[in-house]
Amino acid sequence: MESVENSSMEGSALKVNEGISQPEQVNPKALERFKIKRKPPISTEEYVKGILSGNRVILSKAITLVESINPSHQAIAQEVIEKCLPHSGNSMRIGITGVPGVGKSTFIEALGVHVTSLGHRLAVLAIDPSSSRTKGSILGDKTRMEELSIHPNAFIRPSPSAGSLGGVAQKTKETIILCEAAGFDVIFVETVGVGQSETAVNAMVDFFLLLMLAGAGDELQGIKRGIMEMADAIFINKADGDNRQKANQARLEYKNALHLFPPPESGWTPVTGTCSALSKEGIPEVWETIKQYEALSKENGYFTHKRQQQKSLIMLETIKEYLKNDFYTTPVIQQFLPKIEQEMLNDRLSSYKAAQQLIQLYFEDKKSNR
Ligand SMILES: Nc1nc2c(ncn2[C@@H]2O[C@H](COP(=O)(O)OP(=O)(O)OP(=O)(O)O)[C@@H](O)[C@H]2O)c(=O)[nH]1
Ligand SMILES: [Mg+2]
Repeated sequence: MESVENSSMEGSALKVNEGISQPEQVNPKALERFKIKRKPPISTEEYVKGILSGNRVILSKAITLVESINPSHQAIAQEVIEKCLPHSGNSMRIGITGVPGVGKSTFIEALGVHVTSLGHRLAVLAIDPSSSRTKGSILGDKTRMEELSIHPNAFIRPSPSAGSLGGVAQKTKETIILCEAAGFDVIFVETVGVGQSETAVNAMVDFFLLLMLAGAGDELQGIKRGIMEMADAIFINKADGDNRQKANQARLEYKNALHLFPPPESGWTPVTGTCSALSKEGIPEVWETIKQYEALSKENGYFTHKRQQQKSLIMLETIKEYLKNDFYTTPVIQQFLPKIEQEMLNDRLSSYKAAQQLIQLYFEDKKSNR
């Protein structure tokens, strides 16, 4: 049919000529030359060997694996962590918190430089699940941690990107293990003192430091009571220039406020002090305080006790998370939960009965799927 049409159009201006095919956009030979030569992936053994020898590039790559949500990356990460575990733990883990602008970054630079000058190897990690940290403030940190960011004995790693607090906290705990295995014997974990993340940080450090500012009469505002209660030390930062006196006044007020809390389980009396991250006044005293705490808590056994408790807590939390996820993702639960909930809301079932029915459905489903 077509050929008839075409043949009748022979010589006609309407005849459709066959076009020429599109040429290759890029010379395939040239492409061959530019072919990216992918490096073979690093094996678990190479990761472990690299970390244990203190290779920072390998350490960074391993942390990236820990932070990855890709299941195959996670599988390698877990193996690496397990192999590093026997080489971890030999450090002082310090949580540092305070409201935005209190001077955490400047303080970490000052204390970090002091600590490294004493021969320690320092890793600085952060927990910030809110992703409130804009690109600007990461750049800001680079300028505020000028000396530390290029120091051969310091390793700075920003917070894993936003996720659930639990998820971010877990990645940070695993990162601590890798850093310790790589020979870092002082770990700072920074967090912004505005929300829940302090509790998560407190659950992974040996010593919890709260930085505060001297305010005009509102010293006890802005930071939650629970956070103050967790603090092993409260230092009033920016105690320089005209602010010295006010800082000292604030310190006394916090000291009195701390007296009202029940004595901590550690047997340690929380310390209050003043410092200036800018002028470095009081910075060596902060480190002295931490060393004193370390000595006392190691002597009275609390250091090990707290770490053991933290380990158990992680195990129990992991089980809880797993069971919770499994429960809510079970199809029969997804199917019946809204119905049973409605029954409960219509007062045909008590809340407990409704919960029991769902739990029963869950276990029956488990049994039948065995
Ligand atoms: N006078 C004085 N200024 C300080 C001191 N420490 C920090 N600053 C200043 O306070 C401002 C905030 O400091 P940062 O170190 O960025 O504070 P931060 O707590 O890390 O802030 P976020 O990262 O936003 O949570 C900066 O302009 C610092 O130069 C100090 O000891 N004295
Ligand atoms: Mg900062």
